[in-house]
Amino acid sequence: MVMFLDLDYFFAQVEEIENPSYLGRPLVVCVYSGRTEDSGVVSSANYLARKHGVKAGMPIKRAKRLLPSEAVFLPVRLEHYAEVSRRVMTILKKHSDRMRVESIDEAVMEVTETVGGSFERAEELAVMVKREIRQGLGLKCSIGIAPNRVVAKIAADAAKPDGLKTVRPEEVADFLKPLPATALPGIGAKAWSYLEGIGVKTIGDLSSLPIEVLAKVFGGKKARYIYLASRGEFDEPIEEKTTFKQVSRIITLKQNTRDVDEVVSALAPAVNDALARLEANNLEATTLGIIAIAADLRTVTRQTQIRPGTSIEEAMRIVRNLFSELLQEEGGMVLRRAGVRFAGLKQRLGQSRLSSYLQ
Ligand code: DCP
Ligand code: CA
Ligand code: CA
Repeated sequence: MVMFLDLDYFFAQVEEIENPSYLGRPLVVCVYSGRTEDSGVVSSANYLARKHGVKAGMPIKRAKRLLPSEAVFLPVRLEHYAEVSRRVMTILKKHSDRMRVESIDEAVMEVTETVGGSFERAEELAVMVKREIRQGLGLKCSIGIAPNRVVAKIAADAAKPDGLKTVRPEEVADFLKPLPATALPGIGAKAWSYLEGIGVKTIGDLSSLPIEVLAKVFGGKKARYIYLASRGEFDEPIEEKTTFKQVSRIITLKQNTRDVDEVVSALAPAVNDALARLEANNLEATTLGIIAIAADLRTVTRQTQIRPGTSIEEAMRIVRNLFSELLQEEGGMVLRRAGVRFAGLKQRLGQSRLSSYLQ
């Protein structure tokens, strides 16, 4: 039995609780890409801002148009959120058999032994964990309890904000069936547009596709995942350690382009996301690379050394310079997709807190 925890509007919530004057106002945490004062994208928005239609990934300029003048716009403070995240994770570790940090604001906990296999006790534990995080750090979160990770994550999402949702084994099928297919984690935008095209709307629709059909479109591994996960049957043991050698993120551009500004703005959330993942695991990169993929799939990469503790702003500048050089050297190349890659990962020195929950 697993518990999945996701912190509510995480970056924005941290800012909100640390500055009471922000309470009751729409608040947006931004990744500024540095070209002009307002270039960049929204990283996290509180629920008041979301009411006005603001969401992660949206250009800051657009968010400014949507929000009233009392709205608060703040730059991301990744190191700080990572520190808060580590404190949350330490609490979770204490209350689980095993746990794995899934992102800066998510973790999955195996709790079968801790609660002696009882869903009632798991619920009590979840209430306690929520209270401990709320009282200790001031943060609200949502928790899903289910027989496996995928269902627990969907349950946590469904419980948002500040919620708790339990899905017992006999309830799994009925719980999943009516949910929009997009609620199933781990499937990219391209896959969704295909699925939409063949009339798939709900997870129930997804589960009715033969595995052979899925395999033709997605390949065997993903097909197996979709087949099992849409039935609530995708199960995997929760391993504590995730060791990775690099963190990369690739995005598909809205339109094919050679415009450096366009590429860099589109990549801001990806850079942010990759850095957040490193931060959450107390890792730092020594190289930063870019990936450029043309419409004909020709792929060109560039990379450079970076110093430890490179900030997101510096990383964005480096990404800009690398793309600028690459596009100059590759005169005819029009980009379809673009990515970043942080590699040469090292454990961050002077902060051994990581070991307190990852080992
Ligand atoms: N994040 C980001 N850019 C994105 C998505 C997320 O910078 N496109 C960052 C900011 C978020 C954090 O990661 O606070 C966690 O992402 P979530 O998707 O869990 O979003 P939130 O926690 O902000 O909102 P929710 O309440 O929906 O979980
Ligand atoms: Ca969250
Ligand atoms: Ca999350």
